[in-house]
Amino acid sequence: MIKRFFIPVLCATSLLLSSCASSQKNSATQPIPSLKEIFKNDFAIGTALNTAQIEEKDAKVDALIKQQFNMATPENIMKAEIIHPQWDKYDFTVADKMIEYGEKNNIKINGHTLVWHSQLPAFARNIKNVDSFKTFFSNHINTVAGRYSGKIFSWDVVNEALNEDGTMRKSIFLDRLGDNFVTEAFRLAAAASPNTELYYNDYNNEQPAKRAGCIALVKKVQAAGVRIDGVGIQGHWHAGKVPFKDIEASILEYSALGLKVMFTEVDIEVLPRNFSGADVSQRMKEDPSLNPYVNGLPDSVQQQLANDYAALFNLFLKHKDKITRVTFWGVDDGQSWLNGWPVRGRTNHPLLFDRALQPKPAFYKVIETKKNEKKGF
Ligand code: 9MR
Repeated sequence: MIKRFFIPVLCATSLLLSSCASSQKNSATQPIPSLKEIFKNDFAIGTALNTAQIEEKDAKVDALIKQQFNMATPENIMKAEIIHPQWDKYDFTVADKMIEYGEKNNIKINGHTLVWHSQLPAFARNIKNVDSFKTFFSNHINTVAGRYSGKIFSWDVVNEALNEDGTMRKSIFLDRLGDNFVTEAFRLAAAASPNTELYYNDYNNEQPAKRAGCIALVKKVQAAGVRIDGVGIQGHWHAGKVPFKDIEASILEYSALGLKVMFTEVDIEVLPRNFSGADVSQRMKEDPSLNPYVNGLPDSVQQQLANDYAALFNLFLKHKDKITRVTFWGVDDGQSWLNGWPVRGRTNHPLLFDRALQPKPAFYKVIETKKNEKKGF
């Protein structure tokens, strides 16, 4: 049976959640709508989960996750640094829990990620010898993908291999293995986990130049006769600047390659930043002027965020035949990586649920997109 998450009835119908505090005490309760239910015939709805969430440490968050999401991606615990800390040592403790969590709760798991230049263990970063690096590369993919074969729904096989201009990023993988490493990663993953969907994942790959690079990369894998099932567009965007036209063009162009399209790490940032994307090596200096919404979002920004999310979901619904999943990069604003990056210690508000786990106006606007679709507008 579906567990229900209750909020006061007045809150559920109001877009002004800040006015709900007093009404919570006396009113009857009714469940808030469930994203996974609302969009069940359109695309899956996912979230990133951190260790505490996988371990079900907080009953309220846990109930919200189970009510809202039918897919999940581990935010960090399947990255090489954690799952493969030493040459011949793997640590599957939390990853195994994530798989169990998914099985128990009917949540499909997207493994993240087999090949990424970031969050690599120190031993791997220090391998200079090409043959040793090749051995690390194939051992890693065989062992990790092999362990979860038949248990995991999909893998982000390669993450962020491209530069903004569409050329290959100068990573340790490119340096040691050459630009065939992407194809080889997919070949190894397909052999180790034959029934798992396999994706290439990146940020800003809706932008024209990077998109062209991404398409070339996919075609190369396909031309080698190696299986690739989909492309993930991460979707780390900014309020008021969501690139809708590029997103739509990308859905069409990736889908024309015979690929499933998914949005894998969606969040819409509201705080100032002087660059776009999600390159974790880029940072900005701390400054109070960069942290303006410590006590909550002003109405105008809340509405901008809500409108952006609504426009995004209208677009997703328009292309629901091509989109298989929309995953948010976190359950609620308090969990978001954007509180710590690119400036440490900020209060960011990029998701549909606030720090108190309450649905924001953006949540209700997203739900409305489906109602309006049914009405035909
Ligand atoms: O959300 C993740 C954060 O907790 C980590 O500190 C960070 C370290 O690299 O990675 C974050 O997740 C990234 C994801 O794995 C790949 N795309 C960009 C995401 C945000 O940085």
